[in-house]
Amino acid sequence: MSQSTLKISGMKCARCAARVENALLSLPGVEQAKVDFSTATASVEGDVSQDQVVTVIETLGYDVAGS
Ligand SMILES: [Cu+2]
Repeated sequence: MSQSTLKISGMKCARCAARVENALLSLPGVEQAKVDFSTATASVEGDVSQDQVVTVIETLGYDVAGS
Protein backbone atom coordinates (compact mmCIF):
# COMPACT_ATOMS: atom_id res chain seq x y z
CA MET A 1 0.00 0.00 0.00
CA SER A 2 1.19 3.52 -0.57
CA GLN A 3 -1.16 5.52 1.61
CA SER A 4 -3.83 4.21 3.90
CA THR A 5 -6.05 5.49 6.66
CA LEU A 6 -7.25 3.15 9.37
CA LYS A 7 -9.76 3.54 12.15
CA ILE A 8 -8.38 2.50 15.53
CA SER A 9 -10.43 1.69 18.59
CA GLY A 10 -9.25 1.39 22.17
CA MET A 11 -7.03 4.46 22.39
CA LYS A 12 -7.82 6.32 25.59
CA CYS A 13 -5.57 9.34 25.46
CA ALA A 14 -3.05 11.19 23.36
CA ARG A 15 -0.25 9.03 24.75
CA CYS A 16 -1.90 5.96 23.23
CA ALA A 17 -1.89 7.70 19.88
CA ALA A 18 1.78 8.60 20.29
CA ARG A 19 2.61 4.99 21.15
CA VAL A 20 0.89 3.72 18.03
CA GLU A 21 2.49 6.40 15.91
CA ASN A 22 6.00 5.56 17.14
CA ALA A 23 5.43 1.85 16.59
CA LEU A 24 4.22 2.48 13.05
CA LEU A 25 7.18 4.74 12.30
CA SER A 26 9.53 1.97 13.41
CA LEU A 27 8.07 -0.47 10.88
CA PRO A 28 10.40 -1.08 7.96
CA GLY A 29 9.11 0.66 4.86
CA VAL A 30 6.96 3.21 6.63
CA GLU A 31 7.79 6.72 5.48
CA GLN A 32 5.13 8.64 7.33
CA ALA A 33 2.68 7.81 10.06
CA LYS A 34 0.23 10.10 11.76
CA VAL A 35 -2.11 8.94 14.50
CA ASP A 36 -4.83 11.30 15.60
CA PHE A 37 -6.42 10.62 18.95
CA SER A 38 -9.44 12.89 18.50
CA THR A 39 -10.52 11.20 15.29
CA ALA A 40 -9.12 7.76 16.25
CA THR A 41 -7.44 7.38 12.90
CA ALA A 42 -4.02 6.42 11.71
CA SER A 43 -2.70 7.40 8.34
CA VAL A 44 0.28 5.49 7.11
CA GLU A 45 2.37 6.06 4.05
CA GLY A 46 5.10 3.87 2.67
CA ASP A 47 5.99 0.47 1.32
CA VAL A 48 4.29 -1.64 3.95
CA SER A 49 1.39 -4.07 3.86
CA GLN A 50 -1.85 -3.32 5.62
CA ASP A 51 -1.47 -6.65 7.44
CA GLN A 52 1.78 -5.47 9.03
CA VAL A 53 0.20 -2.22 10.10
CA VAL A 54 -2.79 -4.00 11.63
CA THR A 55 -0.52 -6.47 13.43
CA VAL A 56 1.53 -3.69 15.01
CA ILE A 57 -1.57 -1.88 16.22
CA GLU A 58 -3.11 -5.06 17.63
CA THR A 59 0.15 -6.05 19.34
CA LEU A 60 -0.06 -2.79 21.29
CA GLY A 61 -3.54 -3.75 22.46
CA TYR A 62 -5.74 -1.67 20.17
CA ASP A 63 -8.16 -2.74 17.50
CA VAL A 64 -8.43 -1.78 13.88
CA ALA A 65 -11.99 -1.35 12.69
CA GLY A 66 -12.90 -3.31 9.62
CA SER A 67 -9.84 -5.54 9.54
CU1 LIG B 1 -3.55 6.42 26.52
